[in-house]
Amino acid sequence: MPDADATPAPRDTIAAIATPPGRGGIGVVRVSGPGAPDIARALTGRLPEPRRARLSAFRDANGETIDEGLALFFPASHSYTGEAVVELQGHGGPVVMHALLTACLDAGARLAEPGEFTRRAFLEGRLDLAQAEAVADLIDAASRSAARSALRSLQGEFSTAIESLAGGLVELRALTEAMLDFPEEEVDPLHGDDAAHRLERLRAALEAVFARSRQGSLLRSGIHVVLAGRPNVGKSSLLNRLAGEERAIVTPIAGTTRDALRESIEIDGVPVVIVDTAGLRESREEVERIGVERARAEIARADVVVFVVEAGAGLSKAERVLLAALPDGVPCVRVANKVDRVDAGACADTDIIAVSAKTGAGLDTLRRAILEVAGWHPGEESVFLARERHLRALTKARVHLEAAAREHGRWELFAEELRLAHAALGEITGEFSADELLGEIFARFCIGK
Ligand SMILES: Nc1nc2c(ncn2[C@@H]2O[C@H](COP(=O)(O)OP(=O)(O)OP(=O)(O)O)[C@@H](O)[C@H]2O)c(=O)[nH]1
Ligand SMILES: [Mg+2]
Repeated sequence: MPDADATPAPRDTIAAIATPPGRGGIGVVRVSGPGAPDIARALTGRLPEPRRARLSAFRDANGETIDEGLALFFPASHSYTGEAVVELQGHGGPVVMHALLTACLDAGARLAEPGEFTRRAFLEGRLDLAQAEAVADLIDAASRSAARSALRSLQGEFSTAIESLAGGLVELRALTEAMLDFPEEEVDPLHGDDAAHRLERLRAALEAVFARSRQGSLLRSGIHVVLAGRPNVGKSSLLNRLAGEERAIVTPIAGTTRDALRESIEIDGVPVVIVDTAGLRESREEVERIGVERARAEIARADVVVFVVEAGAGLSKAERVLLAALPDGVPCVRVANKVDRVDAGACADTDIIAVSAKTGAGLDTLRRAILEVAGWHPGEESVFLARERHLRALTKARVHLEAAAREHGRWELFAEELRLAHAALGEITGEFSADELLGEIFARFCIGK
C-alpha cells in the first residue's frame, strides 16, 4: 500500500468566471485541475484538441443547451496553472456565465477562491512569488508606467535581480563555510580579504535593487498628496486645476471645504492621489471643527504635504505655527497661490512655488516638485514595482549584510548573518514563505485569476 504521507493529496478541480461581472461581448469560465478534461467532455461532448479553439454547444447536466461558444483545452504542460485547464468562452452576460459555472460545478468542479489559479501556478513552479504578485499588480496597475513595470516583474526581471543577489550570497556562504573548517589562526588572510570584497560588492548590488524597488513602490501605491493651509487660500481651486475638472466647491467664503475630497490623477505616468482638506483654523462651528480634525488626520498620513498660502501676503503667524506643526519627516512643498493678483517681483522667495489656480501659472513646476520631494526620479524606466513586503525583506537583508560586515574575522557569526540575509531574500521569491503569507497574498487577487 502506498504511504499516504509520501504522496501529496491529489488536487481537486476548481472553476470560476474569469471575466468581470456584468455584460460584455465575451465571458470566460475557467476550469483547472485533473477533472478539467472530463468537465469539458461533459459540457461540450468531447475534449477539444490541445490549444485549438473549437466551436461547441455548452450543455448543462440535463443536456439542455446553455450557450454556444469556444472551448479551449490546455494540457498541464502548456497551461497557466501547470494543471489541465479548460476555458469556455461564451456570451458575456451574467445569466449565461452563472449557468455555465453551475454546469462546471455540477460536473465535479469546486468554486475557486480568489487567486487560486495563480496560487496553483506558484505551487507548480510556473511562477515564483514575486511574479505571482506581479500578475495582481498588472491587473491593478493605475498607470501605463505601473503596468509596464508589473509586466517586467511578471517576466522575471525583479526575480532575476533577487536571484542574482542570492547567488552571490550562496558563493560567499560557501567560501565562509570552507574557512570554518580551519581553526581561526590558520585561515588564509587572502580568503578573509576575498570575503570582505565580495560582501562589499553584494551590499552595493543590494543598494541598487533597493533604489529601483523604492521608486517602483511609488508607482504601485501612488503618491498621497494632501493640500493643506488656512481657509480661502485656494486649496480647492488647486485641486480642480490639477484634476482638470470642477470637483471641489470653490467660494469666496472662508471655511467652504469640510470633508476631505480625493482625486486620482497622474503626473508623468505616476499615480497621484490629491486630497483637498478643510482650511486649518480654530472654529467653534461643529461641522467645520470636524472638517479640520479630518484635515489633520489626512496630513498625518500624507506622503507629501502641499502647504498653500496666499501670494504677496507673507507668512502669517498662524501659518508659521501650522508649518512648524507638520509631522516630522513628511516632505512638504510650499506654494503661494493667486500670483495673478500680485506683481511678479513680489514672490522672490525661492523656497516657495508661485502658482495661480486661476490662470494655471506655475502648475507644471508644482507637479514636478511633488514628484521630486516624493523621491521620484524622472525617466526611470527600469524600476521594480515593489510591494511593502519586498521593501521589508530587502531592508532585512541589508541589516544582516551590515551586521556581517562588522563580524569580519569572526567567521561563524559572519556566516550566520549571511544565512539570515539569504533567508530574507528568499521571502521575496517565495523560496522560504510561510503558509499564512501565501494565504494573505493570494486572498487579495480577484476570483478567476
Ligand atoms: N485671483 C485668484 N483667485 C483665486 C485663486 N485661487 C482661488 N481663488 C479664489 O479664492 C477663493 C477661495 O478659493 P477656494 O479654492 O475655495 O479656497 P480654499 O483654500 O479651498 O478655502 P476653504 O475650503 O475655505 O479652506 C475663491 O473665491 C477663489 O475663486 C487664484 O489663483 N487667483
Ligand atoms: Mg476648499
